[in-house]
Amino acid sequence: MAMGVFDSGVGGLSIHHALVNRLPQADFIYLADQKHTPYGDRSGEEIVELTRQGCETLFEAGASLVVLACNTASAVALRRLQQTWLSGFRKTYKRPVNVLGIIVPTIEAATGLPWEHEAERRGEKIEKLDIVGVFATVATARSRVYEIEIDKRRQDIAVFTEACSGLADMIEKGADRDSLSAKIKGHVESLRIRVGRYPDRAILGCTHYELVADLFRQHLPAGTPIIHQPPSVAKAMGDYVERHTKYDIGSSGARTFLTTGTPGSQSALIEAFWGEALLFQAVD
Ligand code: DGN
Repeated sequence: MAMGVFDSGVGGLSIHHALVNRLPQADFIYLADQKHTPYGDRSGEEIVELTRQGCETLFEAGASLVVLACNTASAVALRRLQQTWLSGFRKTYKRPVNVLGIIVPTIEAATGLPWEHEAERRGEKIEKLDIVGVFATVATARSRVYEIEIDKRRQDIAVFTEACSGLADMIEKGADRDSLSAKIKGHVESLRIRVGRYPDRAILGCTHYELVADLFRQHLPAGTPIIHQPPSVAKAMGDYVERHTKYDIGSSGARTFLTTGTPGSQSALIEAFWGEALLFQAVD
């Protein structure tokens, strides 16, 4: 048995990397739905159906827990999967199975941070209302999940989500750094113009963006805290499996990489991020 990690493409590898560090003994199966990537500009119904199929493939391959390492799928499909499909999955596979999302752990990390203290330490005036800028896909922005979930926890924070249409796809296809940098600069500036100033902190709300986090850092004002999803998600998932031992996620440290697209190695960007070439096997 194993822990499954799902994304429309290679972005979820940023989460996978942190999960492997947190749970080195567990067996992992990563599934990239590259046949249908990008998800970010698709309709809600399509995202739900593709995510359901992805979970099925991972349970079929032996996963007991599936982490949706994709904000778009977590924002749009997680609740529907948990409410509509999970009991069926449990009957079909005759073992405890579950699907977990990555947005709530990110928000908990983001809203729990002593940001005010950090600002004070930097000698900055503390604004009463903090502005959080979220960079995400069109579907995640449309869901308003970051606005809704942050507002439940902190009414003193104003959230603005910038829909970065096409950025995940550029990263997926291994676009050159200059084009990525120009695209990211455009979105940071577009957010600044809409809000009236730069955000006080930023959330990279798409797992693909973590692979080019340094470019976001370059275009945001120096010192802007960036909330990185991988460590927050890995900590939450690690704590979860320790509390829920009924989910068998293996113990031999095996790593399997599956794709619905073309098998083989991924782009140089991925190789640089992982420090090694990852060989993906084809799956339907
Ligand atoms: N990596 C996905 C996310 O976190 O939203 C989006 C990828 C995509 O298909 N656009």
